[in-house]
Amino acid sequence: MKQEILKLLKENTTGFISGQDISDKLGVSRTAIWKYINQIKEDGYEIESVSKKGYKIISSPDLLTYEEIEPYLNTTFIGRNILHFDSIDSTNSRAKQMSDSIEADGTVLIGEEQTNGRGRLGRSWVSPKYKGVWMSVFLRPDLNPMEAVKLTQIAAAAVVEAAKELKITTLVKWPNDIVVNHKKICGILTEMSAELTRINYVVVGIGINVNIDELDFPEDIKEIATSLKVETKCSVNRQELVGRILNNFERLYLKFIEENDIKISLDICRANSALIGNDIIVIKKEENVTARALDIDEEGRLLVQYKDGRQEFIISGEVSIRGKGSYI
Ligand code: BT5
Repeated sequence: MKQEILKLLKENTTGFISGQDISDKLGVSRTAIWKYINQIKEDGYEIESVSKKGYKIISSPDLLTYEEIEPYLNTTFIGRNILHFDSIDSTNSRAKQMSDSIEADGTVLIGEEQTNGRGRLGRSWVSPKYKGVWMSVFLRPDLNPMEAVKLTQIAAAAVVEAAKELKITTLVKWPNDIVVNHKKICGILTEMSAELTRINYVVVGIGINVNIDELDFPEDIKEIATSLKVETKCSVNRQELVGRILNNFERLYLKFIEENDIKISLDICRANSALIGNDIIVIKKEENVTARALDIDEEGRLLVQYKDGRQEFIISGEVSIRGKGSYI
């Protein structure tokens, strides 16, 4: 009911909507409406109430709730169910814990902060409150588990496209980072539960540093990390950013799932690659090897050439990549 009242208020931003009108439309008492309005105010909305006129929204909080993201969404299913958390350990961990109870394909979990944000291989992900986008898209694709790795490339392409729509140029550092000016602005963590030939579910975690100030990055990542605010010198609307990412993600995801077309996503990753054409360091378990990044193939693998002319396809997860002399 609170959501429905908020929706009515948002549809009426130019004028007042009376308690009686809300009561008629939603079939609840005016006392109940008054209680819900107080709850909405507690959520950070500024609401003017004038006797005989009713209620009017003056301002909305900078929160990543469904109500705030919805105006920017044009998806059919991704992000149509958003689970919003003021604070959460990790949206990926929670999505996995909740996997049995999440019914809607494309459910998105968003935390305003993560207290135990995770990267790959047990690494941690810094996720300060209200400053970023820390979210997980929960999916049940009818895919062979081998194909799930491509969802990381789809997510990367969606982030690059969304940033481009906001006039921000970003590059994909294969396989799961987005960088600006040689520093990391976004990381993607795709996890799944699967049997040999079928996927139970996939969780695509996307973390983006949006409005973090330079001085707010912890010492250990300040050389490699940056934010959209630092790079553009402007605060970025997180709600619009999430909407645009999910719109692009759904478009590219459906191309892949329905038409088996991954090329469109890989083309975006290739055209905006931070690696292709550059010398990189391939960090393997046993050794670090210098190589030239040549291409990303149709399977989403990185093709590299070593100094001795030998070429190799690298599968994500096998190695880490660094630029020569910088993060990338
Ligand atoms: C990643 O791992 O880049 C994947 C990050 C995924 C985060 C999202 S947020 C929503 C969802 N829920 C989660 O718990 N996770 C996902 P990896 O490639 O392993 O990089 C991790 C490394 O990036 C760390 O070891 C740090 O060096 C660095 N790092 C940590 N926090 C960072 C940040 N906020 N910005 C830039 N770099 C960071």
